Amino acid sequence: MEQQQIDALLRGSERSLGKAISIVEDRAPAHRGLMKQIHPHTGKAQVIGITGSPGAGKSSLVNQLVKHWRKAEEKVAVIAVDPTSPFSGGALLGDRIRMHDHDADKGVFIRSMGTRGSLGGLSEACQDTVRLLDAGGYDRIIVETVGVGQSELDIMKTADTVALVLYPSGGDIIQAFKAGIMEIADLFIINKADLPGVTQLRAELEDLLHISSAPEHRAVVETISTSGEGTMDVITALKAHHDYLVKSGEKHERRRRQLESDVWRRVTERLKEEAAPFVAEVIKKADEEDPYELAEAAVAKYEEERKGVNVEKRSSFTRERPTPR
Ligand SMILES: Nc1nc2c(ncn2[C@@H]2O[C@H](COP(=O)(O)OP(=O)(O)OP(=O)(O)O)[C@@H](O)[C@H]2O)c(=O)[nH]1
Ligand SMILES: [Mg+2]
Repeated sequence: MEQQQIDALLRGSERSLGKAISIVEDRAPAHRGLMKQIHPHTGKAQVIGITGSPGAGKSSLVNQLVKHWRKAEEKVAVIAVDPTSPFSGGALLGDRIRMHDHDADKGVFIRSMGTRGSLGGLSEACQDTVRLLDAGGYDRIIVETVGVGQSELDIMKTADTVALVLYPSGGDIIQAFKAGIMEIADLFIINKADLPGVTQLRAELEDLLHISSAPEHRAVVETISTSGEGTMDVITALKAHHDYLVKSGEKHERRRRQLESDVWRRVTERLKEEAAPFVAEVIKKADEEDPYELAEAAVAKYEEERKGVNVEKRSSFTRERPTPR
């Protein structure tokens, strides 16, 4: 991406932002330079992950939160992650997110994101997109996911605060528990509080939270997201959790952990990319099906290449390392 466009992104241009997001979604090599350049401009936004089973009312809640923050003239961005969809770039916006209220609002940026390609992961693209939005000056960044798989869990782990939206219908909690989301959620939102079964759900939830670690900073709130009832309680709980993160040093701790996993994923992504041709080669020639041997063969080919005479042709990743004697 040209410097001019990066500057525009940093000034808040939605067009440049959109282009940059496409680059990180494609996981093309160009995304690395881009991320490096915007990095010094990140770290200001509050990132809120909202998850929960399909139809729990996540988007309705997001809609209410956006309304609230826009009244306070804060810039808000929403990323709707749908891992089951091979499409991205807005295909789902029409029907899945009920955000028409904000269509013409310049202070709101909405993007949907689905699985793309096989090498670049969805959670990586999502994390980078959060950073781009942060650099673009968005104060609140909301990431909405349907809580089912590992990539959603990874995405949620990168948020400052994770809210789990439940509703009185049964089975919901168990599902979240199995998926490991209960463990990482900071805020539990019982939505559809206008429907019967709220008392029972709250009791079940509090029962479960008892056995989890550090329950003191975990709040349970009730909402009716269609009408907006309870939105202020969510706002208050989000603020309380953020204060807790700062005061306890947990925010710093989380950012460090995130830094570590970020470095890891970049290293992994890079190595994977470099090894891909050798894996492809080995698979193509495979006449037996022992995955261990095939893996060994791919690694051997990869190492052979790295030791090769053509040092100059190596990627910048290896070139920056001191030459072995
Ligand atoms: N009765 C009631 N219905 C609600 C409430 N909140 C949301 N709904 C309805 O529940 C349905 C699903 O709401 P969404 O906000 O789209 O839920 P979601 O979790 O974003 O759904 P997906 O993105 O499809 O997973 C819609 O028909 C909403 O009108 C609520 O508090 N009470
Ligand atoms: Mg939704």
